[in-house]
Amino acid sequence: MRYKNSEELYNKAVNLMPGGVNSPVRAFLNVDRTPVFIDRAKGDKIYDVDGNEYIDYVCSWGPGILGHAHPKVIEAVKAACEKGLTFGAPTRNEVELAELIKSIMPSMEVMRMVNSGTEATMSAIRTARGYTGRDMILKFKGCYHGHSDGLLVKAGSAALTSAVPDSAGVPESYTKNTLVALYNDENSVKELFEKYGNDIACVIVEPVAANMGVVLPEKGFLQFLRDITEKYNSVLIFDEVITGFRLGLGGAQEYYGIKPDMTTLGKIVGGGMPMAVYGGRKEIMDFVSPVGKVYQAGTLSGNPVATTAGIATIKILMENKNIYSDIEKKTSKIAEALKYIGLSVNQAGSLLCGYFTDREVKNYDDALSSDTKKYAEFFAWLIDRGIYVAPSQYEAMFISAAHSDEDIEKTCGIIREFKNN
Ligand code: HOZ
Repeated sequence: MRYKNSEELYNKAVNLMPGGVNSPVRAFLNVDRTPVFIDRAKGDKIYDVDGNEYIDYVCSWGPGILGHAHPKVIEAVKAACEKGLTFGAPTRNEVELAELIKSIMPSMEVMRMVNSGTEATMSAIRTARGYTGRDMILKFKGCYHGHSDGLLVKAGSAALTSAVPDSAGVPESYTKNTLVALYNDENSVKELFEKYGNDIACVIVEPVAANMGVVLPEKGFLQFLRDITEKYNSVLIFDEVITGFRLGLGGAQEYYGIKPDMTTLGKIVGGGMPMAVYGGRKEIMDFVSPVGKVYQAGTLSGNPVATTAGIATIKILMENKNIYSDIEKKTSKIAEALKYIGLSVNQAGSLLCGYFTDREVKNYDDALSSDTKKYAEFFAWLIDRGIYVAPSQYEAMFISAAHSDEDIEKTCGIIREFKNN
């Protein structure tokens, strides 16, 4: 592999953007490399500016469930662009997309479209606070819900590996109402509810935690959260930015059979365009402006091009429900290869993580026991052989409908060879 053009771009980029990137994890700092700059993508492949081809297991961190540049999505987006890029006014598309989402996820009785997962979680929490009249929120160590101030406490994703885990620039007063419990640890939640229960506006959780690698909820954990939030009249928010339309059409709430009060969606819902959604019970969403007093707005919200990409993607998923069992099988093959080289592997549908640890990974501390230096070696082994995975131990691998059996086999072979290197 030659990385000359990427290196030249990187040398310019570092003087123009912090770390040369527009989102920290892309800087490759966790794996001690400089980033490759991507030129284009198609199906299960991405191509960098030096012409290197990679089988892609990042899939833009989740949106690419159909693979890159699906012809039907591209065709729909091109047609939408011809009609204008943004109107700042209501469109037919927004109604169509909201109807689709509601039909798939009945808990989303009323919803609002925004531009990013960060906006969706931030707004959902504001709504839960407005609805309950309470200030405190409860989140889990290692769960990541975007980068709004009150949520950057013991967060996952790049916040987990950065030098400042809980972010500088966030005043203490912004996080004093954020309680942190341990994922998969009912007692840690009970203790906080016993102490502060009547002040807790909401519990926000990734139903499958996918920003500290992939950590599955233990049997009964999500039901326990449903029960305790009901008992204390707190709002249960499922952050399904990653799991929505990924674990199955109806996301984790369908997969595990738990109905949250509110849900946040991102990634797949925008079909590769910047789009996210928050919503839930009508009674709660009626607190959002202009009906209610919780203010939230956005010039590009419900953008016509983004909603087009979302609608096209969701329709393809609806018409091809076997996609989910297919990608799960493909993911299991990669999981086997990761186990063969001795990793501790967690899989939920087409989400996967192999940890360099002997522990079974059930929570944040287990995840942190991973040997990140070894992960960096593994990353280098893969990328130099044309396999593109996340440049961090604490991100998920994503498998798409476009991954061919041949490419899955090829990937498994390269993973297995790592054992003998
Ligand atoms: N874990 C992040 C998305 N949920 C990775 C993407 C990013 O931070 O750039």
